Amino acid sequence: MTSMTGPEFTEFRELFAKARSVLVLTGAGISAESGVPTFRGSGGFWRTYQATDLATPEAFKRSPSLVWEFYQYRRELMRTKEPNKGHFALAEAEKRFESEGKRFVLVTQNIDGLHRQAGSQNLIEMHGRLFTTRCTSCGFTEDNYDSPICEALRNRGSPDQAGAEIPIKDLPSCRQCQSLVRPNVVWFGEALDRDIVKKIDEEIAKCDLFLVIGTSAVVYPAAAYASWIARRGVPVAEINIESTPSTSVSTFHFEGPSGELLPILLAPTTDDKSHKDS
Ligand code: BJW
Ligand code: ZN
Repeated sequence: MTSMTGPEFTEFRELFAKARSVLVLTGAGISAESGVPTFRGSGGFWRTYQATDLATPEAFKRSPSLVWEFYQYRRELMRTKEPNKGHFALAEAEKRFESEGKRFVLVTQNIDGLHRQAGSQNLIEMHGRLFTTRCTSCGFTEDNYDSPICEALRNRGSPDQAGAEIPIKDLPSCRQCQSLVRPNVVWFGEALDRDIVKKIDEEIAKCDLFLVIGTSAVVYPAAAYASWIARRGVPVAEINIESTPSTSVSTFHFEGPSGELLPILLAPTTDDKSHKDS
């Protein structure tokens, strides 16, 4: 783990204290210490499938039943998980920046909702939300926290036990038009919401410090943000347990679990504290 007393740490802390507009990008790694599996690596399997092979429109077309079981499993799993110290450190930093009239924007690739649960408000969930559905026919979108989401998915989605294919008519359906609904998330090959892309691009152009946390930085467009921002001469700090394609463009690379590093990296400075105490 990177030392939290060395010159890299001190230099980062100085930049963080001076920053007026911080942009943060998180990936699955920030939720790993909450017990949420990441996408790639050994944790990224469900049954015999790689998670990334199920997060596609092709997989849903081939077997909506299988893909719904995968999401049913993840919905139930999330009911047992809580935000960790990394999520809370980001939410607290946002509050502090806000109270000082500065910008702090968090873009997450995660659909798990843990940043919101931790209290982050200036939040962009670029790949959608696990607990929102969208109709495949009329596009009607709504939050849905039902457990199970439909009777046919009750006790289904076990990672080690495959069941019979569920007919489409028994899968979650739209209450406006009764067609099949899907999780309102962005799968491979699908376009991101245009307004969200626009908002993120504006933040990328505005920020004076970028933090990239717990992402393998292989999925676009998020994978490109560090290099776009570094090209503007803006410092980039990466927090990850390993190196990624973003490491080469990063000014700082803090190696270690984000739940341990973020509370130290983003802690209030002595000035902040004395300001608050007075
Ligand atoms: C820790 C830790 C701890 C562990 N502390 N760290 C340009 C070039 C080539 C291809 C493309 C391109 N532009 C677009 C594409 C196609 C495609 C793409 O990127 N393909 C690449 C794989 C090559 N992109 C798309 O299709 C996107 N759409 C798009 O761009 O539309 C326009 C377009 C389409 C086609 C062609 C060209 C343009 C959409 C991408 C949607 C991604 N969707 C998913 C599923 C979301 C729903 C769901 O969750 O079910 O999003 S896939 C999956 O990957 C999920 C994640 O958000 C995303 C990123 O994964 P992430 O978060 O980085 O997780 P991991 O597991 O990969 O990494 C975890 C990291 O944490 C690791 O680094 C660990 O070390 C670290 N870690 N524990 C700190 N404790
Ligand atoms: Zn509908």
